[in-house]
Formats: sequence, structure tokens, C-alpha cells
Amino acid sequence: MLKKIILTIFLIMGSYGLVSAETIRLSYANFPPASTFPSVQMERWKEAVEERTNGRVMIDTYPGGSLLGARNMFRGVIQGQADIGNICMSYQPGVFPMTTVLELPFGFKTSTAASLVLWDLFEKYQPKEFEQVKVLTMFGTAPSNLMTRQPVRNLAELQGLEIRASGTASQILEVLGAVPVDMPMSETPEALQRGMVKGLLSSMEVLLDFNFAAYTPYQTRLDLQVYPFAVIMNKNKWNALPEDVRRIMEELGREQALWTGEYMDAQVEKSLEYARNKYDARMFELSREEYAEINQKLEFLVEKWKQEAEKTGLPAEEILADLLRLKDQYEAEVASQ
Ligand code: DTR
Repeated sequence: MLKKIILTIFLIMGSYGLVSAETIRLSYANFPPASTFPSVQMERWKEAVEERTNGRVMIDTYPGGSLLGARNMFRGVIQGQADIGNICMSYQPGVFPMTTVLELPFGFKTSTAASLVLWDLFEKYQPKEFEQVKVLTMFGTAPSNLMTRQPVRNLAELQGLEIRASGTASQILEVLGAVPVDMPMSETPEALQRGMVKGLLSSMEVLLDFNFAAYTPYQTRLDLQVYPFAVIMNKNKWNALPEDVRRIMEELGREQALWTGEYMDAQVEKSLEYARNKYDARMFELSREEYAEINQKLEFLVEKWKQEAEKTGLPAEEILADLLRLKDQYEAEVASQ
């Protein structure tokens, strides 16, 4: 109780700039709006760090692209425009050859499993793609599904439809006969409102968090790839942190991945219910033959990823084997809860 009171006083003093010179203030930039899961997890991380450091570290959060946007986040954190930032690796094809393995259509069911797999792979392989920054946590979305203005009940109805996606998801759409329109999530509300795209391929919590259910009341179950995210910190800022603060942040790495995965899975459920109740949303399933056809059409992506990963010196086979093993393990754990 006393600890809570002291912390509250610290937090109040902190927000008025009254805390002693020893207080460390860090800026944390995020590209999507405050209501969306990347920004919700940011607030949770901020609270955890402020609490566990007894207010010695204060985090100023900037959601909605108010400090850095999706396209300049990685560079911006490396250059120190923000101390911390949240990136989606799919938005910069080719830059993250290892962690974009999550974008392969392996049929993840949950964000919880995807997040833990991503974190474990990152910890084990410490890929070069992140050597310019300190990685604080990682997470993956729930699997991607189609959300459209008009019903897509079969693959024939997808042909020629402009659908927004990013990264490997765009290649997937192309193979399935849609017309992919590549852009970060933060630019999608306008594209949908203006009718520039007829739908999107993403995890479905966006039906609620962006109120996309108002534009895309039809969903088609595909359970395709997962979008990988990382929370990164400027290296000089990281190196300048006191040892005990660094330890607190490092201990939060896996915990935050798990928290975010669980939050997102619950949010997808809530979002589907919202879309059904408020917009009479309908979810379609394809025929068994069409699911088999999709799987077969997308097989080449694994080979393609493997070749590109090997070119950069990554042990691709080993990474894939670890991914599949961990996915089964974590999905089983989630299912048994
Ligand atoms: N599906 C990815 C990432 C993503 C999913 N939900 C959100 C919400 C806010 C920002 C990004 C995302 C995408 O489609 O970009």
C-alpha cells in the first residue's frame, strides 16, 4: 500500500517535471492509434516499467504516429528521434529476413503462440537484422483473415478484388487472385473509407479497434500468416541505462510478449462479437477443397523464404524446424487452458 502511495506521488511529480535529476525520461513512439493493440501493449509496458523502477524511469508515450510513423520508425529509433519505438517487420520487406519467418502461412491459431514462438526464435538466434538496436520485446498478431465490403464465399469471388495488406500477405493475395494494395495499417482507414480498397487481410481485432466492421461486415476464414512486431530501443540510450533498470526491462521481454498475445486473442473474440451484434457481420468458410488448393498454392513461399534466409547466412532449416516444434507446443498449451 505504502509502495503504491509513494509511486503515485512520484508519478504525479514526474508528470509535472518535479522529479529529481535522477529520473530517466524515455520517449516511446508508436504508429497506430491509442485504441489499437500495439498502443495498448505500449501503455501496459510503460506502467510496468514505471512501477517496477518505483518511478525512477518515466515513459512518455506517443501513439498515432505523433512522434514517428510506420514508415520511419526503425530509422527514427536508430537515429534517436525516439528512444523506443514499435515496428511491424512486414512493412519493410527484405530488412528482417529472420523474423519474417512468422509471415509464412503455417496456420497459427493464436497470437499468444505466435508471440512466444517469435520471442523464443529471436532469443535463440539473435539475428543480425536487429544489431543496430536493443530489442525489448516482440509479438505476433493473431492469424490474418479476409475482411471485405462484399461477400467472399469462395476463391472465385476474390478474383480481382483490391485488398489491402503488407509484406508477404501481399504476395499471398496475389497468388490467390486478388489485387494486393500495400500499405501500413495506419493508412488503411482512409483507403477503406474512400473505397480505394474493397477489404483487408489482417488479424480481426481491427473490426472493433478501428471500427472496420462498419466498412467490412463480411469475413472469410483463412487463418493465414501472422504479422511480426518488435519493440526496439536506441542502442546508446540502452547502454546509458543503469544496470538494474536494464535488468527490469529484460525480465519484461517474454512477459510482455505473452501479455500482448493474450490481450490480442481476447480482443479478436470481442471484436467478432461486436461486428456480429452491431453490423450483422457474417463469417464465411471456404470448402475443404479450396483450403487444400490455397495450401498447395502457397507452398512455394516457404522455399522462397529459405533461399533468401540462407543467402544472408541464416540456418533456415533449423529455424523452420524450431518454429514448427514451438508452434505445436505453445498452441497445445493455449488450447489446454
Ligand atoms: N495485421 C498487420 C498488423 C496489425 C494488426 N492489427 C493492427 C492494428 C494496428 C496496427 C497494425 C496492426 C497489418 O495488417 O498491418
